[in-house]
Amino acid sequence: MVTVSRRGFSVGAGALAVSTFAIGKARAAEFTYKYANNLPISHPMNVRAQEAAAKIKEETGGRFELQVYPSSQLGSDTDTLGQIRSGAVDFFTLSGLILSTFVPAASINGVGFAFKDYDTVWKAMDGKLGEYVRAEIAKSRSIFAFDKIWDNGFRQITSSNKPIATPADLVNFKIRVPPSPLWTSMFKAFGSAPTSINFNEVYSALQSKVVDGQENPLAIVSTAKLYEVQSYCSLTNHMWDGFWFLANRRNWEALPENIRQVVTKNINAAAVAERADVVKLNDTVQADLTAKGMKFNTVDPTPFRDKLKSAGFYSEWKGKYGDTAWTMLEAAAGSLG
Ligand code: X2X
Repeated sequence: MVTVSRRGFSVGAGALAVSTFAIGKARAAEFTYKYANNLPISHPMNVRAQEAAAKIKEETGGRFELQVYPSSQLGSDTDTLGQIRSGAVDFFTLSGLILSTFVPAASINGVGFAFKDYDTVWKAMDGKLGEYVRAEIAKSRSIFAFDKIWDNGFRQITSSNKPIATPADLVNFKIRVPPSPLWTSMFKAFGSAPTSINFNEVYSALQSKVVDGQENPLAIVSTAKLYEVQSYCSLTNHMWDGFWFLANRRNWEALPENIRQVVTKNINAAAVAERADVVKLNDTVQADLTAKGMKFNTVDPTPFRDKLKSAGFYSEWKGKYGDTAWTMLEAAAGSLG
């Protein structure tokens, strides 16, 4: 695949940019920027990102082209985090919990059972807590996050061999977690055996039984076809997770102000539209997953929260984030300690 970029012609390593570049008479854009993410092309994130790319191209008179690279085509999450920092990639949507390997405060929205519903989530993430995390990201100087975080959803635990009904079912459970200290810490507090694996290797790790389970929102269980390698889904809602739309600061500042305004407007609008899509998908896809053979069970969260408390999980992470951030989290989520 030959892509025209502001850095000249380059031959992508088999990467297929889902872009709005029309074949034929369209002239090359003045600015061609790459946006990488780890989700399947069918996930609402990529649907809305492509829609935004088309609007941006039209509103900039063809001067700016956003090339969307889904499914970790440009590398795993940990690889791409290095690329967004160096500027090899211009934009990247990444869970704050994985970003926390670079910006520690970014994982705070993932504290177990912190958010009980979406009203609580958006009050925090579109409010003071989100503002605080974006300020911490900006301190890195190399990257910054757009205002509106994209929705991943409330995470559920899937398994190939058993339902998860009580905390005892998590003891010695071989579960995949994304590469993040908070994810590892939470499942170690449950007595599980967590293995950090980037998302682009999850399907094969489940298929080859390297791990017996994983946890993700239903929209991802569906669009990543994890139902093909998982039999049970336990509705734990143990964490809300989102994706910050990250930009490489130097590449962003190389753009004219009027183009930056068009990109900002359309990307934040796409995030808000994607949130509604994800809620709708997460609310409707369970019937489809059941029809595909997954067995669902609901879970009482109280024993799980009590287990995290007795294991010292909340006090450990309150100490890591510090009182200021923890107070902001509890202002939105209620007392966690
Ligand atoms: O890696 C995952 O499980 C995913 C897709 O949910 C994230 O990007 C955090």
